[in-house]
Amino acid sequence: MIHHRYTRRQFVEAAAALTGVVVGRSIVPPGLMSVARRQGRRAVPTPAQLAWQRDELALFLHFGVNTFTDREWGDGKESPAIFAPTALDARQWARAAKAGGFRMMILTAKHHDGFCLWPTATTAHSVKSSPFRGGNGDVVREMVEACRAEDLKVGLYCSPWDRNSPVYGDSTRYNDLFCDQLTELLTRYGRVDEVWFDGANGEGPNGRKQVYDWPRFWGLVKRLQPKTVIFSDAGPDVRWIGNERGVAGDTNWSMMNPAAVPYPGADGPGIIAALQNGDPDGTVWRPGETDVSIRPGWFYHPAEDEKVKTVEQLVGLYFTSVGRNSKLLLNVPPTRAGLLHETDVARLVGMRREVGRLFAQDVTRGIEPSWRATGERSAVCEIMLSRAEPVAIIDLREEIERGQAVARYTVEGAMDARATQWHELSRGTTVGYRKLDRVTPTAVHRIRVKIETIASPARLAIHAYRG
Ligand code: FUL
Repeated sequence: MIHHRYTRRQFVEAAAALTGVVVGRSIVPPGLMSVARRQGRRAVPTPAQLAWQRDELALFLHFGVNTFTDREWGDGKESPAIFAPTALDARQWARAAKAGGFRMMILTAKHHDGFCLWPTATTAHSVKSSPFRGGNGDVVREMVEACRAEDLKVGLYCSPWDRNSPVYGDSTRYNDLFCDQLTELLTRYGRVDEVWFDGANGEGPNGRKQVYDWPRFWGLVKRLQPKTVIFSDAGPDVRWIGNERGVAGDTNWSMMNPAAVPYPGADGPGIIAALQNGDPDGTVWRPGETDVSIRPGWFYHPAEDEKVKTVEQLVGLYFTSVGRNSKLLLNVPPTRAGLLHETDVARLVGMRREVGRLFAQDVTRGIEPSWRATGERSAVCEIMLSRAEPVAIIDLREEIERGQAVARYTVEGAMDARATQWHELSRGTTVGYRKLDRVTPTAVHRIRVKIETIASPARLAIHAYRG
């Protein structure tokens, strides 16, 4: 019998390859790789998914009868007569979005109460039956026109769960009605860049049981708006990130195994983790969208005027969403007047100013990182600054057009040009579109980044800011 002397690391890797268990900090062994990955078929984003991610920020607007009843979930019995915004100005929303650096607005065209903000032919429960603009109003149109005027993209939320519709629970009839509503929304207003499907359903065990025809809904959306991205827990284009706190998984792959979250609203063990973290072996590209409200609730409540998130909190959300390979969808609800509250608008402007300040001084500007492979799936890059510079933020970016590959990284800094001593600045797992780490401000002359990847090593862009 031949005895080998293994180092601990070699032993751990060999054991992992044999048993199929990922152990410790080792590179994912080849034995664990999916067939797709072994054959080099990696999931990559579509142009629409790429553009969606690069926008980084979208503004969410929850508005409807709940705004007037002071509730979060309406029961569908509200009289349309209560929907009476006195000074609605969608241009004010759009200007605030623009001033905050947001690239899209997504409006709740219909929330769970079933009240439609556009004059639909499918139900009388809409703006048509309200006093708004004498019954001739169309909030969706005003929002879309404001987006066009301010060069913002358009997104629409249309809740599948409908507490007003008398046919909800009669699956075929309701699915037909829902498709008619989608058809109106996706044919009347020009290009729609994102369609947002919520998974919530509060019917409870004795409630109405509606079986949604998701393949039909998604197929219809794609036929009417081929360039749109569809959001839901189950994608197909972008997925929910798994919480409403504004925090993406620290490990966040944009790939998913479609079977992990089979339909929107699915719950069970492992679903939230799958949404938070994605899957390095996933066969589809389905990046996570991080939705969170600037206030405790999604709809406007006067009692929450003092509870608007601070600029510091909003900047924190930027780091835990955009800075974790996700996108931030920040909800700012219009008031009963139909305007964004001045406190909220000021916070958006403050957020943009602070993000601008933090990223104003890139000490790596003009330096082309040069990567050297150190193994089949590992690489290192060292960059030399022109002088020692204080660094407070590290910004790593993969070329996600080619997929996502980094599974682990460390960033080190050396004070002196000769690099006699390296100090760890940060370490982490996935990178993807963008990974932002706030580090203890440190003066560095050289920066070294080491990566371990699940495919042949990717080239990574490295930026570092004074903060
Ligand atoms: C949830 C809904 O139930 C909330 O009311 C809100 O619309 C949020 C964005 O999604 O599932």
